This record gives sequence, structure tokens and C-alpha cells, in this order.
Amino acid sequence: MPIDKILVSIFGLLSILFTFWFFFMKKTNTVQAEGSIDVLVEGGYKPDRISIPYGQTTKLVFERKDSNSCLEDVVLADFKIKKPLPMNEKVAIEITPDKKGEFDFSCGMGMFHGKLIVI
Ligand SMILES: [Cu+2]
Repeated sequence: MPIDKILVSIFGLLSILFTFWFFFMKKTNTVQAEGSIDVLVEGGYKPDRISIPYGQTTKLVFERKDSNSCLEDVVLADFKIKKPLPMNEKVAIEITPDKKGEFDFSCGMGMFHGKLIVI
């Protein structure tokens, strides 16, 4: 087998492994909120996949540490919530989901995203 074919095969195998790893990591990133959860806003949302219980009130406490004006609002469109996030201030948003499923939250312009998973 010529060396270039071996290299291509190895590269192909690595990209398959990377794809699996990428999606696997994304799934395991989900954090379960128990009553309340802190969300760090810095270059995105951390954590960005939050599972919350159906029919119960969960407090999402956002704290923005990123001066990027893009992140100055957080929008939970499905819950009709839009809140400004002043720098270095904790902003609590209480939600009581009355439906199950996955709901996006994002910055005001929709460039950074997170997901609420109601279970
Ligand atoms: Cu934005």
C-alpha cells in the first residue's frame, strides 16, 4: 500500500473518531438544574445545555463576565422572556415550564445559543 493511501486512510479514520467524540461530548455536556443553576456568560453560555424539571420552578442565574455587547441580553423566546445582563451582576430568571421538550435561549441577536431541556 503506498504511503499516501495509508495517510488518507488514517486521516479518514481520525475524522470519523473526531465526529463521534464531538457529538458524544455535546450530549454529555447537559447539566441538570436542581432548583437553581448558575450560568456563566462568557464567550457563550456555560453550561449551554441545561435540563430542568417540567412543572417546577427553576431559577436560572446568569452572570455576564464578557464585555461583548452581543451578550448583553438573554432571550428565552419560548417563555417570552428577554432580560438585560449587566456586567458582573447576577440576574435571576425563574421559569416554570408547562411543556416538555427542548427550548433555545440565546443572546439578543441570536448568535450565541444554549438549550433548556425540560424533562
Ligand atoms: Cu449576540
